[in-house]
Amino acid sequence: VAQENVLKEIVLNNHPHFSNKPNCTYEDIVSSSHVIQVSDITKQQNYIAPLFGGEFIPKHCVPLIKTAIVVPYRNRTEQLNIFVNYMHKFLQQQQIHYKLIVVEQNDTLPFNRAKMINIGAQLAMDSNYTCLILHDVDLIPLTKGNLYGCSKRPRHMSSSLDTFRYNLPYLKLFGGAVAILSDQYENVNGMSNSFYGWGGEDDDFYNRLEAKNILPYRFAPEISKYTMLMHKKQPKNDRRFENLKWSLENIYNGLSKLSRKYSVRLENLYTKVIST
Ligand code: NGS
Repeated sequence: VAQENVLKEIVLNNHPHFSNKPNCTYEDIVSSSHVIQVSDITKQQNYIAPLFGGEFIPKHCVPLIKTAIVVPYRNRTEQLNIFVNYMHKFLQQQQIHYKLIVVEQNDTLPFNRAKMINIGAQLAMDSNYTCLILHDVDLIPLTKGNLYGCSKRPRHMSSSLDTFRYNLPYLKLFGGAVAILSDQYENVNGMSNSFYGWGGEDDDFYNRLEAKNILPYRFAPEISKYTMLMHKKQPKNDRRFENLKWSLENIYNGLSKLSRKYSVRLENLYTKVIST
């Protein structure tokens, strides 16, 4: 989708309100494809501490975008610090209402990214967030115009990644950072809980959406630039191709099958959910 149409695609919350504050505006943001230097953001001084638990609500205008950013996580403290500090500064420039939710897997099984996302998404939906951004901790957005709101269709956000030399590896890639309305997430029963280890869970999610004709799309590459923080590769899931054969038969295994075994802790800069 071309840049001038970005705002038309984003679902704005145009409820009439009785505040004497003006609505927050987004035209200036989406009209800028300026590529940010990471240091421009990190050295920013006029940064406002978010509310306890990592929620931010603009003060001087009424935000028309409200987003929960759900981050699956394990054992990458350094990256989490960089990510959280950067994201607050980046997102505050967008004048949106947002909350950072980090979901940590606290067991010795291989990492289950999709299940962590399901847990965070459920928590966000329980707190009435209607827009979910499912976001890896190693991805740093580099363009101001990449608005962190949901579009009418699910959106693959991290399509122009430095580690891929800014090219998309395949058309149906739906990993990294994606934005999706809660209704759509619920409609496909979220993601599968049965992918342990690296790979395939995002393809499975794409299959669920495609089967219900909820077709993802992308903004133009010049506003979808990301840089990836370096890290050790995770062990691959040997069963991923086998699992992927049964995407639609296994659609029952998702949000509705979550055991509610997790604890929630409010940190200064984010809400931490620990899955046990
Ligand atoms: C595919 C994986 C996806 C993954 C994508 C990009 O091969 O889960 O590569 O990975 N699918 C399977 O393995 C079936 S990346 O290069 O970003 O590490 O998201």
